[in-house]
Order: sequence, then structure tokens, then C-alpha cells
Amino acid sequence: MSGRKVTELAQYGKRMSLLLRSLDPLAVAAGADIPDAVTIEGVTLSRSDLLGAATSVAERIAVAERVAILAEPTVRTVLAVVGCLLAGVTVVPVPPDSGAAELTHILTDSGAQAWLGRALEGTDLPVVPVRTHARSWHQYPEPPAETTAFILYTSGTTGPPKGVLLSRGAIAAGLDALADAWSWTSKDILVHGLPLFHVHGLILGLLGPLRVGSPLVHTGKPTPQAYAEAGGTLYFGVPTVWSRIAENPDAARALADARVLVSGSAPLPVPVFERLRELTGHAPIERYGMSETMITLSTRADGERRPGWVGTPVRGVETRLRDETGADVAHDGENIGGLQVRGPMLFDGYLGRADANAASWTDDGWFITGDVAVIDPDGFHRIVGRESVDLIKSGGYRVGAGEVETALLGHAAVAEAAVVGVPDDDLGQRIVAYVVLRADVTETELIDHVAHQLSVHKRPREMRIVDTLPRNAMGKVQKKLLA
Ligand code: MLC
Ligand code: AMP
Repeated sequence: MSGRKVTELAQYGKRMSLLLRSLDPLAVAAGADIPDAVTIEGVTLSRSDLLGAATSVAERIAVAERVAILAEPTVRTVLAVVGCLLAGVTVVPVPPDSGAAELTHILTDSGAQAWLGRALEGTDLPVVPVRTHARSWHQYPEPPAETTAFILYTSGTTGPPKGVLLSRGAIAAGLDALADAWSWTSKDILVHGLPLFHVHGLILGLLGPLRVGSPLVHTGKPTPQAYAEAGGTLYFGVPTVWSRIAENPDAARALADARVLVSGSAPLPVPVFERLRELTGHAPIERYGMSETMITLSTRADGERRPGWVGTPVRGVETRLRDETGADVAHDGENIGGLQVRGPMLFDGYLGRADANAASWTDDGWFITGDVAVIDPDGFHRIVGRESVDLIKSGGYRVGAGEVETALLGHAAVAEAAVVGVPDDDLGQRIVAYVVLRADVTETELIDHVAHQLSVHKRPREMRIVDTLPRNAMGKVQKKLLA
């Protein structure tokens, strides 16, 4: 082939891939109006309502670079997020239950310039209102694929949460890979009630249906009753949601007419998988991901669903296992290794955290997930657990033991603190705090202190007051003895 032809082909390929990576969330699903594009708070927006109102938001916010959005499950949140995507403004979703310390950290670390929509009290950022009845039909050019769409805050083992930079291109690639894995089309109706400040509820659960063109019903809270009444074809839940549904046979049976039930964000216990299959007639799809990587592994709508296994790499993803020395671990379904991934849906690093970025990537460009897994000869993956006991998954939320310990140590009555995740039938892991006290205080007061400093979902569910913490010769707390 001539050199010119090769260059033309390369340019054509680049243009096509940019087109496919477009993240104008409504452009891909453009075409006929969708009368019930998004239902949330019991209010239904058509695709054209959503576009008109979100474009009006875009007009008011387009001069900003980064804005904070209080990620309550409301129409305003949806319009604010879509408005920012239209205008190419970076969204910093703020958990609505954020406590004082966490809120200050997220706003300061992200450099958010304003609140878009409702603001939490106690901050001095300007507030740009979201008007649900305003409309505009201005057209914005598609920002470059590498533009940061979101800064999502996620916990590490120590220190305050880190800002995960997710680009438009990564999100587009991640969503398209899931549409492929789950045969997700505009004929589906997606139902979930997950929070709108994490990958699961926000990226998959809001941008996914907008991109695919399938109506979304957000139930506010992910209760069994709300799921049973929603009449969807595709349901998302964290394992806690599915185990609560499995314990409510009437609600579970109401999902028999669905096409696919998807579980993720934490391990789905095999008994819950089996009970769901028995009650609904559906073997759930399990998929695995992280804030940093979006979803990289999944069983497929048209493939095997194996209890306890999270399937094969989604389109564009490669995985490998490494031992502590960095050597290859065989994909034989038995040997355990550290899971490393690469693919087009990965993040662009942690905001302002050169140290964490250096520690998260191998020299040859693979992301170190921190999860331990096995891979069988067919490419099926089973997640065995986390490398560190200090990263806890409770109700699908990722909580760092270190941040909870720091919050507890900030209370005048606490001399020492050690936080662990204890197996829990409902939450997967329950946050349990061991504390040595220097003054009288009630357990409830300490739990509330964490809820008010960090967030309600990071509060310990149990406090154990002890005389001393078990430490090794170096003075390090031996958490394995506590858990
Ligand atoms: C209790 N409450 C308190 C309190 N104690 N409020 C203040 N202070 C205290 N001390 C109140 C809460 O405000 C709330 O009120 C109520 O008690 C229940 O709160 P909860 O106990 O925390 O809720 P719970 O029922 O345990 O929630 C379960 C759950 C939730 C499954 C609904 O954990 C959840 O939504 N999980 C989803 C997490 C998720 O989306 N993760 C995805 C991460 S992304 P009220 O009135 O408000 O109910 C990811 C990538 C991937 O992992 O792979 O997907
Ligand atoms: P988060 O950053 O909240 O996205 O949490 C990511 C972590 O959740 C991963 O590193 C895993 O430990 C865990 N996780 C997500 N999905 C699964 C799954 N299907 N099975 C087991 N663990 C999961």
C-alpha cells in the first residue's frame, strides 16, 4: 500500500474513533424523541425536554471549568450533569450525605469553582441555580475525547479520598463495551436506585441509558419493593440490593419478566446468586470494575453465567496476573495473583497525586487494581479479595480504614483506633471500629462523629471499646487478629 493511502486510512480511523468516542450523552441516541427518557423523583423527562433544559444549564455554566454537583437522585442533578457534559465542564459529584471534613476536602482538592444546583451549607462557593423549566436549543461542539468529564472521589487505604479523573473518551468506550456485553439496546428499560456519585449509579446508571437511548427509571432508593414495581427489562444493583431482594420472594418474582439482572461493585455471594435464579428465573450477570477503570470484566448476556465468577474482559480490555515479585501467574483457574488491567476505559490518574499515580501503574503501562484474582484457561475471572485489609467494601461503598481511623482520632475521647471490615450477610463487610478511650464517650456519639465528619455510609456499624490494640514488635496494629 502506498504511504499516502496508509496516512489517509490512519486519519480516517482516527476520525471514526473520535466520532465513536463522542460523549455528548444525547447525540448517540439522537433520532426520534424518547418520551420517557428519564424518570426520577416520579417525574418523567422526554429526551427533548432533557436536551432543552440541560442545554439551558450548559449556557449558564459554560464559562466554568469545574463545578460541584450535589448528587441527590433528582431531576436537577440529571440536568446539571448533562448540562456540564454538553458544555464540556468537568463535574465533581458530591455525596449528599458528605460530612464536614469530606466536603471540605472534595471542594478544595478538586478546585470546584461553583455549586451547580443545590449547595450544602457551610461552604462559600457561589451557587448557579438549575432551572427545570428553562429551555435552550443552542448547539455546542463536541469537546475533545481527552477532556475530563468527572472527578470522582474514591477512598484509598489511608488518607482522604483521591480524585479519579475520568475522560469523555474513557466513559464512551466503557459504556459501549457494556452495551456489547449485555446486549443493551434502546428497547431496554433500565431500573436502579443507586447513588449518583459513583461509577455504578452515575456513569453506568445515568449516562449508560442516555447513550444507549434506553429509558431510565431511577427509584430513589434501591428497595426491593421499588424494583418490583418499576417494570424494567434491565436492573442494576450492588450485592446488598440483590440479597435484600432474594429475601423478599414476592419482590424477586416480580422481576421474572426482566431480560437481565446485573450485580456489581462487590462480590455477589453464591447463595444469593442461586436464590435469585430460583425466584426470578434469571442467573444474574456479574461484572467487576473500579472507579479508576470503569467495568473491565463481565459475564455476557449471550454467554455463561458462573456463580462466584465475574466473567471475561469486556471489549478492548486486557488482563494479567502477577505475583509479588512481578512474575507471571498462570491462567489455570487455581493460581492466585494480583490483577492488572489495561483498556480504553481507564482513568487518567488521581488529581494532583503523583505518588499514588506512580504506585498504581507498572512500568509497562498496566493498572494495578489491588485485587487478587484467578483466571481460568477460558479467560473466566474470579475475584478472590483485596490485597489490603484496609480497603473495605460495605454495601458496595469503598471505605478506607485509614480515613475512618483519622476521623475517630479527631474525637477528644479517642486515644487509639483501628478499623476493620467484618463479614456481614447484608452489607458484605460491616465497618467495625476498635477504640482505646482516654475519656468517657458513648458508642453512638463516636458513630455520629464519623457520620458527620466523613459521610453517613462510612460510619462504623459497631464500636468495640478495648483496653489495648494488638500490636507487633514494630508497634503496628495487627488487624488480622481483630477481623
Ligand atoms: C443511620 N442513618 C444515619 C445514622 N445512622 N444518619 C446519620 N447519622 C447516623 N449515625 C440513616 C441514614 O441517613 C439513612 O437514612 C438510613 O439511616 C439508612 O442508611 P444506611 O444504613 O447507610 O443505608 P443502608 O440501608 O445500609 O444502605 C444499603 C444500600 C447502600 C445498599 C442502599 O449501601 C447503597 O446505596 N449502596 C450502593 C453503593 C454504590 O453505589 N457503590 C458503587 C461504587 S462504584 P435515609 O432516610 O436517607 O434512608 C464501584 C464500581 C463498580 O464500585 O464496580 O461498580
Ligand atoms: P470502587 O472504587 O468503589 O469502584 O470499588 C472498586 C472495588 O470494588 C474493586 O477494586 C473490587 O475490590 C470491588 N469490586 C467491584 N466489583 C466487584 C465484583 N463483581 N466482585 C468482587 N469485587 C468487586
